Amino acid sequence: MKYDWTIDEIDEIYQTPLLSLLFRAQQMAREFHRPDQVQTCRLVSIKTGGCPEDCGYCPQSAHYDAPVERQGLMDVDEVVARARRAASDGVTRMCMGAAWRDAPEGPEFDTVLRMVRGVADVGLEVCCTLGMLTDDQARRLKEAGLTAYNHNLDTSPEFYGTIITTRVYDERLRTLGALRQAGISVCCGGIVGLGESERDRIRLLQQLATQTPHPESVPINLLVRVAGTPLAEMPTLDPLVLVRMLATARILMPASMVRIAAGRDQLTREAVILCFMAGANSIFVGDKLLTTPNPAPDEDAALLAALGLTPMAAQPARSQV
Ligand code: SAM
Ligand code: DTB
Ligand code: SF4
Repeated sequence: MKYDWTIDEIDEIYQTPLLSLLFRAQQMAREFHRPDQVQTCRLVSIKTGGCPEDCGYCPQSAHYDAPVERQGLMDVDEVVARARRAASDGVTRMCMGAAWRDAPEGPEFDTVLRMVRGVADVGLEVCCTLGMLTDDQARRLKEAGLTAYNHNLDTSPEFYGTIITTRVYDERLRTLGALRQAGISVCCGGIVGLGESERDRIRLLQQLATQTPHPESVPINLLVRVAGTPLAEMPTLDPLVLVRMLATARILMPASMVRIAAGRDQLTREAVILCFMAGANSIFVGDKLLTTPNPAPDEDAALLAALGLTPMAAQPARSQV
């Protein structure tokens, strides 16, 4: 596995004529993954809105006036009921998201640990995204049965400060270090459509692909423009940017799961098919992401059937060496 990717190497891949890029990404996808299977994940927002961070894309930030109803931490029973529903829908991973700057200490964290145990007992892979973590919190989550933790770098280090001012890139990297130290599988990706340049996209990919080991899971989000957020009026992004990001991620990090994350709802069926051609092998299924819409489950079922894709079983993390 290669971990020393340079900007020039990544740029060359990213700029490859599209059909050749897709071909190369398909070769990697077929060498490392089954071409007839897709990972299906379910998001559950366990604590919604009122976040002290000012991420310019996010409807859950308390700094903006987006149409999101704030909700305190969900009951453990409700979370477990949702996990059972997800399992009966054929989903294999549940990701619990909380609108926190950092995971709290005390009773709320104990509740999250009970949620993790409860979801793991249902037989699902368990992922959380709770903001920044201490080493000790990472260790306790691991002990409770956490499979993976999502913590995105979102964009390049250079563009980051244009989108978020309440934290710095290095803080994100520190939490990623805490996850690795605790032996938790890392889910780390970014967003396109924020107004970033091509160089920013390539720098983000470099930040991801030079981590050793690579993040086991790489979500690429297409900005969901929500009224009231500073990025509500961003122009529509050419879907081929997302396709190129996914294909380049597949080539740089061949063993990782590459996920078409937020924004799938804005894509045509054909654009989603190009994303799969680019080597994406994971999606979120269910009516909702955290606060914004996702394609209807029956449409997704029809799409997967039309492509001959079946949901993959829960899997342990792959070794990259
Ligand atoms: N608060 C935690 C954090 O930021 O790490 C976890 C939840 S946060 C909602 C998880 C990720 O969702 C963000 O890192 C960002 O990549 C993505 N996201 C949030 N709002 C989005 C939007 N409007 N469009 C696309 N992706 C979005
Ligand atoms: C990720 O990269 N995308 C997901 C998940 N990880 C936590 C979240 C997308 C959120 C989209 C906006 C919303 O629904 O609030
Ligand atoms: Fe808060 Fe996460 Fe949204 Fe940023 S992305 S405002 S940290 S919930």
